[in-house]
Amino acid sequence: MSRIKSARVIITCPGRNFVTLLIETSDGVTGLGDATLNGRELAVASYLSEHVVPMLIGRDAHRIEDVWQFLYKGAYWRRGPVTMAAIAAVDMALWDIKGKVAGLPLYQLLGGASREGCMVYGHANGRDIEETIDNALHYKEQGYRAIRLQSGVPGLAATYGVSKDRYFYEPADADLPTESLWSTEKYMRSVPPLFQKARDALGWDVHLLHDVHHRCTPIEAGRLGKELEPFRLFWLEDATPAENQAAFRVIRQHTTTPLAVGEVFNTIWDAKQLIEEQLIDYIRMTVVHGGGITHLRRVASLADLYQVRTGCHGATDLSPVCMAAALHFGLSVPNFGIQEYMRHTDETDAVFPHAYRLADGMLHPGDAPGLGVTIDEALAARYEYKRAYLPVARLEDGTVFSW
Ligand code: GCO
Ligand code: MG
Repeated sequence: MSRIKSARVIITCPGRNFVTLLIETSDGVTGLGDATLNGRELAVASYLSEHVVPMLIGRDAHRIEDVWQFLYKGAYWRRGPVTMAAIAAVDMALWDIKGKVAGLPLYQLLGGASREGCMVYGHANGRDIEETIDNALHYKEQGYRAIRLQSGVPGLAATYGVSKDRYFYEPADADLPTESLWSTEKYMRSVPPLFQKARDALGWDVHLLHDVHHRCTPIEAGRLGKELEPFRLFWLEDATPAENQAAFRVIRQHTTTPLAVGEVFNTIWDAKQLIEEQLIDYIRMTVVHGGGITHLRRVASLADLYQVRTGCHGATDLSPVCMAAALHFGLSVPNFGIQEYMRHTDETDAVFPHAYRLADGMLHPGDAPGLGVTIDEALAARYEYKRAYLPVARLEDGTVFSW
């Protein structure tokens, strides 16, 4: 039997904060799990080291399902992003270990490849429509099959999704939250012309996506979706906050634009009604915030019954460890849809050398045993944790709004 000998949390900030769990077995096999929760990193780190690690020592490293149930049911306090990110990190690390012991890449243990690679979408953004389209053309030239478009809104100084850098976007950039002004009216006027011009410039052979980032009411989202129908989006994301899953019924009644939601969900219960009533087309949960491989497979199985496909969150606040896990998962499940791909910086890639590779607009997890990611601990230690918050949005009259 392979027992868990040690588990420790590694915090590093190669440009942005990452929390990683490293588990080692009595046979000297190590596994990695991502535990990063943007803006709340130390809460998960402490949940792991104070409350989870002591319970792991001595357990059979191969009983992944049992460990998952023990951590979930055993906490008594179910769900929540901190708990679920911690459970996910343990789960990922144990799958990594199982793959290494088997000598197989994780996707082989999950049933083998269901496709040749995972189609990704890149992020094109700009201060105005021209700049956004110019960036989108670069993605198209690089072979991307799908591109997300986010553009500055005339009359608003800053908005979600628009970065200062062409390729790297990091919204959690302040020691205390910055505040930005938001106007849904101005935003909604700006989106249809963006997609009209994008289709003119990019043609119809590339998938186009857009993230509303929880900024519309259901009826506003219905109208936006309807106005975007002529441009055939691959999806409209996070059209409205989804704590109230029934809110999506209103959007569905008004538009055939495909809907994606769920990057902030942490268990299957957050998505149950959305999936069972077929109120969405893509589920955005990913491995670190969705309870690990073990739980996300359950979500995918439920979704598959209702023709809902996966579209895992893949922003840069999820570490390469999570990206690798998402790719093994995505390559294997029958109902994969698309994978978000925001490139990490070179500093991050150097701390987390990885086997996954991009070719022809698709990512492949590679064939290294387990997840195929390592951590350069000496390098990681050189980058000290730096508190960083996501911004907060207010309406023009001062009301706090969803960012
Ligand atoms: C996305 C997301 C991100 C989030 C970020 C928060 O679609 O990629 O909306 O950009 O804002 O992950 O931590
Ligand atoms: Mg999003």
